[in-house]
Amino acid sequence: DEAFRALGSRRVLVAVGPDAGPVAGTVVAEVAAATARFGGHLVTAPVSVDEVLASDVVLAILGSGGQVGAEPAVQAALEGGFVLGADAPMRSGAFTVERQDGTTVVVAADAAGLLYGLHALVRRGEDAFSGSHQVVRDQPVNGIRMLDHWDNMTVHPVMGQVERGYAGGSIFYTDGRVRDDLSRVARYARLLGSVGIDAVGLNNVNVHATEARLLTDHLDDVARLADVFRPHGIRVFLSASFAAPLTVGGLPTADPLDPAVQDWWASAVRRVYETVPDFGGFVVKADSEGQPGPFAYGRDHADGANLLARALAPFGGTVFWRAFVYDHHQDWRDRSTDRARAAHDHFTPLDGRFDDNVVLQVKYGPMDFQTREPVSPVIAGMPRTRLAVELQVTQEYTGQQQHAVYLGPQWEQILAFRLAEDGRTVGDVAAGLPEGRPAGLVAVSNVGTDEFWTGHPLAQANLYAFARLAWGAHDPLAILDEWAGLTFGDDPAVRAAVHAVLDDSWRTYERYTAPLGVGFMVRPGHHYGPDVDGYEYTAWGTYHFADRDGIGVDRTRATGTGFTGQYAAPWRDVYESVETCPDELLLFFHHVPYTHVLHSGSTVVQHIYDTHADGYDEVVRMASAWEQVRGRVPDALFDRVTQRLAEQERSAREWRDQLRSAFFRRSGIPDATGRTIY
Ligand code: GCW
Repeated sequence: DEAFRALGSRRVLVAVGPDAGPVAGTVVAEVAAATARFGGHLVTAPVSVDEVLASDVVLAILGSGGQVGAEPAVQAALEGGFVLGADAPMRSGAFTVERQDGTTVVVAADAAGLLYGLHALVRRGEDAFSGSHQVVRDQPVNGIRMLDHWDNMTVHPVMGQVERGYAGGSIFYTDGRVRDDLSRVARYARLLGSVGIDAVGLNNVNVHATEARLLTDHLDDVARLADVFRPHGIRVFLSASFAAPLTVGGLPTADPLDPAVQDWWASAVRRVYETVPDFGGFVVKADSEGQPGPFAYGRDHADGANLLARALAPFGGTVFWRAFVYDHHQDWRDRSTDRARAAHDHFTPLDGRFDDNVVLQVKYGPMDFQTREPVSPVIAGMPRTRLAVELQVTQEYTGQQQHAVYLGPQWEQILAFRLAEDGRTVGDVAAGLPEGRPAGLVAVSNVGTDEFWTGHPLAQANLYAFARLAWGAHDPLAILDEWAGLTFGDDPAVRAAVHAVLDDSWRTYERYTAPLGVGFMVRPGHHYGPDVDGYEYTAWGTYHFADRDGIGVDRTRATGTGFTGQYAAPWRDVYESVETCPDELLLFFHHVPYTHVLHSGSTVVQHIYDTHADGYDEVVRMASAWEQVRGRVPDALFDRVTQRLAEQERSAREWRDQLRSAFFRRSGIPDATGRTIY
């Protein structure tokens, strides 16, 4: 709230027109609260010319100009279709900020844009009200900026209440129902709206029995949640079970081509919209990791997705159909099955068959949210399908919010990755640029009932960074700086410490965990801490094949699983050859001897020794950097981060020693630097 000081101490005119709705109401309420707190003044239209002239700030929705008198500079901005309308049609959420004759004018295309414009001003603090600046225009690059919650209504015996949740219980549910007290949800909605998130999935994609009934028995409660999110420009979605016609509806089948099944979905969806008129739609995990799907009836994913899409279409709803489909009952002896191939094998033959209101939701990598993976070949492989890229803000494989790991740099690298020779990036495909099929970005949320919301207080930076990247910001360190300023204020020592801890933390984590893109090596089940062979002989398809001579998965066309062939040029050839494959992905694509010399000049085994020792040392340095802020941030927050850094140091030491020892024992090759190996 301190960030509102510059705005709240001024005279602010808000012009939203008569029927602007709940999001505009939020803008008025935010300004009212800020001006009450910081001694400023709120004026709402209609007003006289004199009142306009006396305002320091005008916040207006385009077209509400008639309401704000005829003051020429402001009118020019409001009519400034010329600014906003330049490349029509504008995305919802667009706004401009302009300074004219001592007045800061924010003009938005719609109420959501006004909310985002307000927060853009707040982020700029005093700078927004001094000097004269050029018109700044901004609009979201992605129409869909979505957070999925893997929350269960009840506590699941293995996964807990929030699957892969590291921040306490669910903020939505308790004891099998939606909470009575939704005050944290309201604060969460305000937080998300302030950074442009516009969609939230309310329940786990693994849909258990209780949650399958959210769309039938608990609709009034879903409506209560929707009511809390709506004023912040956020639509709610439910994860649906494909088997619901059977399990909830009592039909003998869930076959997508059966008319009774189609009718069941149509009427279930109609009832949802009667209760939640702006319901967003469904998120579906089908035929994956035990979830039901169309395969049971000999149908494919397009049949399944279109079934739900057609029920939603009359109401403007969307189906997010997940591409995370693979064989999780693999035989480790079978070297021909490659989990990395699965999504592309399943989905690319279906390109062009999905309805317009289906979005295929694709994890960024072919495996599963690892610290380092190549981008999924599905992203370039389905030009006739709307495709959203899925990221994981919750840190399942990246330290589980015990470790400080800022993922902004990883995500930016993924989004900026050029898919093919035509130069389109992953981000372009998600956004539908230059003339593709727009969808957006989705991520799994990291928020729970924890006192700091995200377990590790610094993990909030990941939530912030996801939202800003989904909006269209690019520079992850500038985003981090923005977050640090908004969270901790202007103290340069605190900012410096936040940067010292987080800037390089993703690469640091990579150094002390699984090497060179090989992935996994974590404890099975909960996925925390080192276990070199933990998944080596399991059914999950996540193997590294390390023996006494070498390590890595041969995914080449020449001698391996052929996965490299799923990429377009140039990547199919870049990855195929050990000569050109980037070091950081070498073991994802190739099985090489420990003595193989990397582009860096080091051998594979020496790289393992060095990065693990260096990564641990870096964590020690992070902890001492944080120590500098004692007394400069609230004590409870200082203590929580300090405890987590101590755990990170313990865990990094364990990773270092297990990995260095394991590869010495396998290879028999000593560490050239002579450092201790156990
Ligand atoms: O990363 C894996 C997780 C599962 C999760 C699955 C998915 C919700 O280990 O817990 O299930 O991915 O994305 O569906």
